[in-house]
Amino acid sequence: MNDATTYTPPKVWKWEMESGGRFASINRPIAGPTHDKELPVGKHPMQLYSLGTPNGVKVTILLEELLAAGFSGAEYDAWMISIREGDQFSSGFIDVNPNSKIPALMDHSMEKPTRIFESGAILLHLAEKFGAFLPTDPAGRAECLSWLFWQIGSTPYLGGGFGHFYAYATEKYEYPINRFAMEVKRQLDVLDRRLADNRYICGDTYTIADMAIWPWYGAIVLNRAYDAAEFLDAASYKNLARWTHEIDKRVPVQRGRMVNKSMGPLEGQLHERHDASDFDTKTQDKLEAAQKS
Ligand SMILES: N[C@@H](CCC(=O)N[C@@H](CS)C(=O)NCC(=O)O)C(=O)O
Repeated sequence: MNDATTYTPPKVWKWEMESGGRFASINRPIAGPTHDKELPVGKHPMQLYSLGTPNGVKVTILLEELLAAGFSGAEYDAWMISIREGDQFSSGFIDVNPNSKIPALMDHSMEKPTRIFESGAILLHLAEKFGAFLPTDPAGRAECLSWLFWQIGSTPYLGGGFGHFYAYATEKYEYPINRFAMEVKRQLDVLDRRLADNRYICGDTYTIADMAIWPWYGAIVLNRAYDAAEFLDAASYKNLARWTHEIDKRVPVQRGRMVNKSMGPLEGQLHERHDASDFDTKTQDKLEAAQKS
């Protein structure tokens, strides 16, 4: 082990300095709003307040899959919440998600506009509302919900644990990187074994469990997260790779990945989505070219 220093915790922890690393400026030990600001509301039944991160993308993939399957009630406006700018701490956002994290959804098609926060809860709400992408037989439903909740419970070790210490922390320490790499590799193996005999996570049909798991674990295989594919030997998980590539080819998945995205090639960034035609006309490359001319 090569950690240079050790730390003796004080009797009572105090917030004295930023924790360091990327995103340090948005980390606070208190909840609640930092400023007053209402959220915008568009014309569609679903109002999504989000960002094109893996947690945000789960929901835009499902909305695009629902629209592609003909559920017009899934039409949505997607508003960008810039978490680096602290938009998640506005009074309006906190009214929709008291936990100050994207994604958050307002469903205006209900008798009273209803908030849903936590990506897993949003996926379940939409799947039940439209009767799609969630098995209806009790055994299939139980399996699907088990994998959906597996993702919500497991991924903080991948993101907040491994990703933080391997990619975002300003200094690299062997102890946390080893600990979380071990757990993430175990999770990759869980998925690989499951996908050895199953085309999709819950069996023969593509469900919200795939949509929850793919944005995180598919991103590791495709080296779109933390630049860690080689370090984790992601290519060795052959069944996971087969599933990852199959889902990556779906058009609604490709559209969902563009929504509220603020990084990467400009043609892949659709900062706000208010209409299906926005994918053709409002990507950042087109908006910036129009501004210049
Ligand atoms: N368990 C939550 C996690 C959501 C989450 O961690 N969102 C991140 C972006 S991926 C966020 O909004 N971070 C802002 C912050 O921590 O202030 C979910 O699945 O919805």
